[in-house]
Amino acid sequence: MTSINEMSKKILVTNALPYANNSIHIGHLVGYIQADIWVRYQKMKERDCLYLCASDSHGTPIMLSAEAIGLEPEALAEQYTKEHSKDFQDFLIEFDNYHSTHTTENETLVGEIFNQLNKSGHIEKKIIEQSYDKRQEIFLPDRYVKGICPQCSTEDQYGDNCEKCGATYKPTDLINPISVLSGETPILKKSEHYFMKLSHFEDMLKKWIPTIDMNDAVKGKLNEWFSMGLKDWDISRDDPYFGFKIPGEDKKYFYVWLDAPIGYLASLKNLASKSNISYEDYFSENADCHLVHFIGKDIIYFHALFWPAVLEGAGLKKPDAIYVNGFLTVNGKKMSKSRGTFIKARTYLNHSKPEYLRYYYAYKTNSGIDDFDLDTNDFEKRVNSDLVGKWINIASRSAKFINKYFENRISQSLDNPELIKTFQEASEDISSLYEKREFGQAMRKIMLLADQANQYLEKEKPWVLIKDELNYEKVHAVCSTAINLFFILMVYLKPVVPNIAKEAEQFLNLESQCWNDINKTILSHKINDYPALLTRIKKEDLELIIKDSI
Ligand code: B3M
Ligand code: ZN
Repeated sequence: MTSINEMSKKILVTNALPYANNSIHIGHLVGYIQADIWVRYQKMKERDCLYLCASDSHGTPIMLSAEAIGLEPEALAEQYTKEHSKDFQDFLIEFDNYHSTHTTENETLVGEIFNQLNKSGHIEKKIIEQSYDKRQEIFLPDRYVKGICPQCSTEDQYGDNCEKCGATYKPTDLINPISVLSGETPILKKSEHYFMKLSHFEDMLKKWIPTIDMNDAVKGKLNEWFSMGLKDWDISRDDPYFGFKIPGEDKKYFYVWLDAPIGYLASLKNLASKSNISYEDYFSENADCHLVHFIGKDIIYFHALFWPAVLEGAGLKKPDAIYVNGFLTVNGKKMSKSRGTFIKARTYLNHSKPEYLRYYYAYKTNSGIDDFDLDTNDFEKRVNSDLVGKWINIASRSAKFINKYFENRISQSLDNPELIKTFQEASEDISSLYEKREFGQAMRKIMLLADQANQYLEKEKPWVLIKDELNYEKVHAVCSTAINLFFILMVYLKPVVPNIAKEAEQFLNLESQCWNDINKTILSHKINDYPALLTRIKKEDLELIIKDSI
């Protein structure tokens, strides 16, 4: 496994593509915020890193949602693409490109990849029997059939698995199945489908998986799937469907999960067409590029088995890293509308700052795949105590003296250069924690440094010293040291709280800083008046978020 540290390579990062038929909620944001922090860190290290996403615009649910409100699916997808882009932007998730899977770039790529797979003998046609709703004249996806679990007899279970006993099965195995669309009993109907021979790729996958950067627990899960045997994968769907037509077919479409990951490449193509970036530099067989997918733990199968098999079969480069995040619980429970914990991104933004949540998610993040909890009391305490009470406090306690007594000028020399050095020397540790996505550990390290800065101020007490003019020089050097400490922590926190960092840069009268800038000391430099950089989270605001989510 190559670590990015050793590479001069380009890095291409993607997030899972959100379905364009629903609003995103704060559970989705876990993966996006984690990826954004990681990308911002890479960019601060001055690495050539591109960050891409798109709307996942195809599939039965989006077609039916559009129909229900009298829209074309394209129009619905477009609406949600706009909504999602705005949500991401307001959460400071800064993609280099946001595209859609329903685009000509994607259609062309899907066609090319499918032809290549077909030519190489990896596609097979088979007639299969599926549940069909006669009244609605539509084949039913597994989730559109409900009935009694064949294993434990629990009623009202979906056609793919039982929520009670966990059994997995086909919709045709359900007892007394009904169509969710019409309430009628589905019939069985035959149709010819296209299958991708996943078994052709078993050996390749088994060799490839140990070489990529992916959590061991995920690798273990994949081994379980291998031991159950890799089944051929149905990549086609019958009309009516919203997707790309299969070449040479009139009423058959590619299954959304074939074209969705190809959407990563389409987003790159689209970016290349409107900038000076070359597609081939990032994605071709010989591209010196590290391909990283951030995904949720429910879509591992698609990204670690289907997708690399598709890429291999089409003669394309496979991912180098797959970073998987766990799910979010709110106050210890699964997100639910009745408890007011199904919080949409926009509802949160209506009452609170994105960076509070970004910090809390960073604080809770490690490289593992466990679920994590947003406990609203802990959230409030953590953000107020760390960001406001520890970090911002360093600036607010020292800047006022520089502003008032020293004409906004930092002193020529420092009071405590050793402490500055300690802060600078933490860089390697903090950097490697960011690299490994151990953001929680990184935040704890940074906050321990912030504690040291505050202890230093408490020891020197500039607010007492200032009472005697003879101490002015000392006060100047102490407060200037504190401003330097604040500055270093600002650089360390910048991937997590980019806008506050930007305002801090303005206050410090500095250009946008990158990682290595921590090695400089700010001396004899004019800063600006201290603005209130960040205020505390208010409990009332969090209560309003919950209230608005019910
Ligand atoms: N649209 C969303 C999900 O299952 C799905 C991801 C596609 S990534 C290529 O999380
Ligand atoms: Zn069951």
